[in-house]
Amino acid sequence: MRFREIATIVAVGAAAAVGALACAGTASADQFSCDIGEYCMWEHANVTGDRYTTAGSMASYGTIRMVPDDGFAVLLNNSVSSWLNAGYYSSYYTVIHSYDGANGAGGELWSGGIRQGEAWVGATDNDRAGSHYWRHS
Ligand SMILES: [Ca+2]
Repeated sequence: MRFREIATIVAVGAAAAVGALACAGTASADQFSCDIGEYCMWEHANVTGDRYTTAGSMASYGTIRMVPDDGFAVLLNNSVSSWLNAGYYSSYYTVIHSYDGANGAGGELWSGGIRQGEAWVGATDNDRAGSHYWRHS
């Protein structure tokens, strides 16, 4: 069990490193970076704590873990407290929509276009996100 958790953390970390290399020169790979084209989520308010970034939609956060800032990676599901949309203006899908639960089952928590985000999602929406989708509007 413990080894599986560590293996997952290493795999996520490696994926993040690949992403950072692909964008070398444009952003550092520190805990606060959010590369162009990505939707970025953080464990705590004010873009702190563990981080997860992705350019894709995710129907379920499942057992995916965030990239740790302190050696232990929390689950992405039910952890997001701040976020930023760093999507491409050239993309057809520019607006991020975040939902409570997998497949948007629990209703929308927040949405926002490129360069929009929240340093704090608010007490009502905190630690509830379980899926997100890029949409045209
Ligand atoms: Ca949180």
